Amino acid sequence: KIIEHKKKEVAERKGLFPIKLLENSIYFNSPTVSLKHYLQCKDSVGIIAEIKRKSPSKGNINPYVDVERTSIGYMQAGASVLSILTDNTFFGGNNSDLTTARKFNYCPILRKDFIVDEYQIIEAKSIGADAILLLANVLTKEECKAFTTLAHQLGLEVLLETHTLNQLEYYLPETDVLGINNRDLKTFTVNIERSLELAVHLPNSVVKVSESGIKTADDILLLKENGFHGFLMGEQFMKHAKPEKACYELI
Ligand code: IGP
Repeated sequence: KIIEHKKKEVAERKGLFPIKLLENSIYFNSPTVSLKHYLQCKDSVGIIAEIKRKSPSKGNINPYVDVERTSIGYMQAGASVLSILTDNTFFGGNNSDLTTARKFNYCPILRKDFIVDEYQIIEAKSIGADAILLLANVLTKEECKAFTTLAHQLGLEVLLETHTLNQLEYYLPETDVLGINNRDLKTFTVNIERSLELAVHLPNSVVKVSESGIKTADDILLLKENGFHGFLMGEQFMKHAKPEKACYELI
């Protein structure tokens, strides 16, 4: 359902904002910051702090969050990367949330959306993102490969999200970072064991991110011991009036 909606939305946006227009953005030719390198950095905490106003599984989480204050606060707290949801219909985000975060932070920013079309990758670059999310769940392997190539041509990195053993096959030598989502997007059940189970099937050299349902410092330590570099956290921070304060207290 989300994907069908997204395809319509992208078709409309293509009409309103042609690629020529996106290419005029000041961000289009700006250098990007490497998410992969920030996550592998020796002293990196590895937290990828997310701005998520609402979600299909939880409803409203923090609909009126101040993106400027929270993104700056996340970075000051010591987060390694920002993840900004830009889907509006299901997650309440928008492209200007990402651009706001970009204006105030020099750190890798992941554009979190449902990418179904190359247009969205060009758009990601034009709004100031450093990396995009690709979902093995909704793409074919061929699409994934083509989208990765385009992202790299634009200087963007790719976080490939998986959830099952079969989906690990989407991983390519050129994939920058592999994500394992602990949330089953069909049933919404969340269990960080999922990350641990799948990680044993991957070589040490793969940069790994565990996504969803991460709550405590112990969760992070456990994942770290099992080879994870990144920890994508949304709700645990966003459920507080000041998400950045929750992030600071955790770190
Ligand atoms: C964050 P949580 O449980 O900390 O709020 O999860 C993040 O992993 C989640 O928002 C997410 C997501 C996605 C959202 C993971 N993959 C794909 C939208 C689309």
